[in-house]
Amino acid sequence: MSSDLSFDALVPLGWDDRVAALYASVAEPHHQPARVGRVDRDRCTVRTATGQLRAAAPVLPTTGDWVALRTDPEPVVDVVLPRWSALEREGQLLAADIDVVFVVASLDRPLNLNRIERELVLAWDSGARPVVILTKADATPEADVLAKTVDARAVGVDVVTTSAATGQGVDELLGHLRPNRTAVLLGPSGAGKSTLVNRLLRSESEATGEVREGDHKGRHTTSSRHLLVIPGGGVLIDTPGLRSVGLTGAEGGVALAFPDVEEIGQGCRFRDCRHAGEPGCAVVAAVEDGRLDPDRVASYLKLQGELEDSVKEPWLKAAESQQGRIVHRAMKKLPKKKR
Ligand SMILES: Nc1nc2c(ncn2[C@@H]2O[C@H](COP(=O)(O)OP(=O)(O)OP(=O)(O)O)[C@@H](O)[C@H]2O)c(=O)[nH]1
Ligand SMILES: [Mg+2]
Ligand SMILES: [Zn+2]
Repeated sequence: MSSDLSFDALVPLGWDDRVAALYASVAEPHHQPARVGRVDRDRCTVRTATGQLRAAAPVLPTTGDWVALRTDPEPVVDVVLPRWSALEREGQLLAADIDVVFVVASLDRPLNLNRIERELVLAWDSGARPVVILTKADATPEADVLAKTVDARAVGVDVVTTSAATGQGVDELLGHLRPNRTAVLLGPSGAGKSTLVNRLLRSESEATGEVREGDHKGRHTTSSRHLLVIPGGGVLIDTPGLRSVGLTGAEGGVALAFPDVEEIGQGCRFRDCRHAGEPGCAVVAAVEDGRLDPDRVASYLKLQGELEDSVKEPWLKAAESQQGRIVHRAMKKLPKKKR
């Protein structure tokens, strides 16, 4: 079955030499290649050279995975190809075999830099390259200023300012997708992910939903992660908005998201320096002479602290929090000026 001709139809799904080589490393003659478009319970929807079908999946893949499919007597995902990237949040796989993670934040509500930073950490940790998308530029006169703020905090990451309403930035996004890249959208509900997808697809196939009036939060309109083919080339995975962005297990992502701090930290006198006032700390010195942005260093330390907390044994965490309460109570008893 494996005439090259039949694989041509997979190109819009992102098939290229890289995927072909991975496929060849696991496939047997009775297999055919397919890409997972969406997963529910123990079955998934896969896209093959000839169309879309539902397949059983004893080893559950995730959206974006390339698989070797057996179709006789029934469609079954036999092998999940080795992944070159995987976006994961606290042990949950969100998408696989992606090249770009679009970290989406909207400009119709106050910027949450901390959240963007956390999503960038997950993005870097996935093995794909992050790009920040600021949406709804039409909703504020401050779009350029806000973009500069984000740009300063997202070192080494492109920031694209867009509006699905005016079309601003849409071509730039398409540039990040061509020719055969796969991107996943990551961001809170109501950020405008699906609206942007419709704009890129030039269709209205994705459901979109109004945000709440007061705080501009979304109503979780998109309910599944699913894969979409962009007409001009490229693949997009739309996702339901994440409520929270836990960082458990994403140590590598923190290092990649803060290369400047990590590099300068190599120069600290103590190898295990926590950059919290130890003598000979190169990071503190760099903040003092203006080479490092103090806000960025603060974020770095905060995220590092969270990761350390997440790997601690539960009993240790409990003990520490108990100790924290005791200290806190003791402090409360002190007269105000001594605190
Ligand atoms: N003014 C303006 N509104 C937009 C723009 N893009 C999206 N919106 C609105 O923002 C709201 C939320 O958009 P969605 O695309 O559903 O958001 P989402 O990120 O997909 O949300 P979930 O699916 O819940 O995660 C809708 O009412 C959109 O019309 C834009 O560029 N400008
Ligand atoms: Mg959506
Ligand atoms: Zn230090």
